[in-house]
Amino acid sequence: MAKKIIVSNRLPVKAVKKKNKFVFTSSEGGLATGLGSIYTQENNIWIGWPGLEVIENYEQKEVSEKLKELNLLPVFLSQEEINQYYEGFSNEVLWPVFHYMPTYAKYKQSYWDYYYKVNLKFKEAIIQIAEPGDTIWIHDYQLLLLPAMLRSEFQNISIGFFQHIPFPSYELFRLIPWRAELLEGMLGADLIGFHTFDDAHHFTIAATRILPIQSSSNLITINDRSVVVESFPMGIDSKKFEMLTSNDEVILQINNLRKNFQQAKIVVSIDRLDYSKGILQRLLAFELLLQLYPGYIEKIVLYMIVVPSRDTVPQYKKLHDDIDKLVGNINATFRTMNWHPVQYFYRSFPIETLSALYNVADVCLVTPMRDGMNLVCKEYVASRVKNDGVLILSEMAGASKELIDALVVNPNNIGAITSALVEALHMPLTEQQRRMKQMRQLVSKFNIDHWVKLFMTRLLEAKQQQQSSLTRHINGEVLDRIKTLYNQAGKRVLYLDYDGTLVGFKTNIDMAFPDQELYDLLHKLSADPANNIVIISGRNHKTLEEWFKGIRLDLIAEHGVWQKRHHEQQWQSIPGINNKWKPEIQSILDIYTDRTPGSFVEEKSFSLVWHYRKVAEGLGELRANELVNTLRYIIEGKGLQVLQGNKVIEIKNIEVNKGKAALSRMQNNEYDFILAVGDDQTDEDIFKAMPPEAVTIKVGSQISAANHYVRSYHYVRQLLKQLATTN
Ligand code: GDG
Repeated sequence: MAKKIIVSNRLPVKAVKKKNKFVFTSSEGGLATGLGSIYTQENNIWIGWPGLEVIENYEQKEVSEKLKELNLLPVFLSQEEINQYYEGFSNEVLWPVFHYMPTYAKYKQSYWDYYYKVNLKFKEAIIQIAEPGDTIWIHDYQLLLLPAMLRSEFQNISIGFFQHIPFPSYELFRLIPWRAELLEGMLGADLIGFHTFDDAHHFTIAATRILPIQSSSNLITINDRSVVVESFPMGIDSKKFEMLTSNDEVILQINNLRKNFQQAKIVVSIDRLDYSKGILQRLLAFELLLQLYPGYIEKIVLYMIVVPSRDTVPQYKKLHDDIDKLVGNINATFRTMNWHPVQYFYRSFPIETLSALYNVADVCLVTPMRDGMNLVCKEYVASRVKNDGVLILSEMAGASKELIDALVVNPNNIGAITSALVEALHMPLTEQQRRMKQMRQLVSKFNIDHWVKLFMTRLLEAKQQQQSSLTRHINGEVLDRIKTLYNQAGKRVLYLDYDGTLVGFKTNIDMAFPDQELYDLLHKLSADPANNIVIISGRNHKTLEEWFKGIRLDLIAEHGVWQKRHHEQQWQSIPGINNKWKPEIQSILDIYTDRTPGSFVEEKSFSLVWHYRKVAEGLGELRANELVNTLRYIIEGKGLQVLQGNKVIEIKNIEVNKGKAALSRMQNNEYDFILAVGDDQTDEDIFKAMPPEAVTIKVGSQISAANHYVRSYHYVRQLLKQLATTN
């Protein structure tokens, strides 16, 4: 029976060693709870590092057996692997760069070598148990290479990948020496998920700029496989936090806290020790509040929990020292006999204490410099069963995209955090309730179970989508069918677009002339008297004539403006079209050409073309969109159309259309085999105009009116070669 395999760096267990024996219990963390509905069922399994420092060889059997009872499979790591792969590459390269702190990154070759090696170790563990038909869900930045490593073993297995931390803008990501390998690793998955739309967008931009691949909305195509990239904002187990508020132990702790801080408003802050969390900035904002508004003295406390983490690493140790110092200063400056402004704890607490704090806190202060999502703010919201309380939330946390009713602040703006604190402390109850109700509805609906279901459903859909596009891709079977149809036919017509279809796309348009291989191919095809080969292109008619002189080809140039049969000397143009519109449009194109280095205008007999293939990536697309928007109004009522091709915008008469040209060519001709091949938007008109029995092929994209597609012009040539030699 097909199974589901969850993979993450750490297993969801709490482990202790008592009297030389290991005891494991399942963790109660949010992710573990959410995925519990998957991995604890049937033969499903979760694979990861058990998280204990180093487990000696002789202990591994015992540990594996104990974990097996919990549906868990361990990947054991040596001390060196932990140091280099986990502390090293994951936490000293990926973590800082992905959190926009590139100056903290250390690009050590040995870190990378171990990262690769440990990802391989995970792969080895997985292939021992994975079978075709299984679904694998890989989590987070420690395992970016694993999807492609698994893909090389199993072509058809479903692989989902979710990244819990941000994906940075291309400008930061490109700094990493192993950027291409990381992207290729991730793209082994069928579905790649992030918390926010921005992360997904950053990933797609990085992938398409760094690798020679293309994307279309949320689909990336790599090696004939489509990968879906989407955002799935993670939720929490909101019921659990609601229920905790009526737990006896929690109520006891709530009462104690209330007793201790009777007069004071409580501001809560909970984080792991990390430079991405903005802990120092938060303290500075609190200090500023006390400086500017001494009226708050003895009337407010900041209850701050910092959970110890990586504090042997120098940056973390320094941060720890700086926090200690700043808390000390604030307390020393403002404390009174009965009151400490900052209640600071450098340790972790049981969840009951967290719940009690969420309950008594008038304000929750969550101000990371960067955070993938941030679950603390959602836990606070879920715990506010009376709908009161105020959340102050950094706009750099993924959660700020959903919790728009929070007081959203820029964490670098200390003054703005202080002002938000003042606003929160004075917010009328009705306003608190209005905001909190909205946020509670959202946190409750988009909970962790919802997130898991959404991801799994999308993964299934992505796989189905892939299968259906595979059936459209020209494989051996389809090719045989096309060959049979071709062989059986006595009178054939082949419509072949030129750029991108018969030759590759060149930055310089004049360099894309036909090569010897293409000439040989066209000679061979046209030598068969049953064939009518038609080159149907947007190119200038003179260029086509020059290139294809002496070959028995029919030519349709400038998208149908000009036509010439192989036996004719003269070109025929569509009657009744005029050029009176050209000067006005030319002046607009000139403005865009002056503003866009690398762009140029080409004048054809009955059209004007703005080319941007030499323009910087991104800028060209931006200008092209602007130009299309401008032209839309100007061409109204003038009988013109704007065509968006591959790196070109073409303005021409509405009568001119490759589809119409191809159709008119077929009148009075009874063809029993029709083939049309093209790569860009203008070829869609041909595909749509063709009768249903025609074989239509789109090059490079699956999104088309054509009934088949191939990856590139190389495949078109292969196909034509096979047809030419098929008799
Ligand atoms: C990654 C991303 C993303 C904290 N102190 C104690 C304690 N906690 C719990 C909180 C919360 C969790 O730890 C921290 O939540 P984060 O959202 O910061 O998650 P991380 O796992 O650190 O980080 C982050 C997340 O993944 C999920 O995708 O949101 O952006 O960095 O649940 O309650 N729990 C207990 N005692 C503590 O003292 N029991």
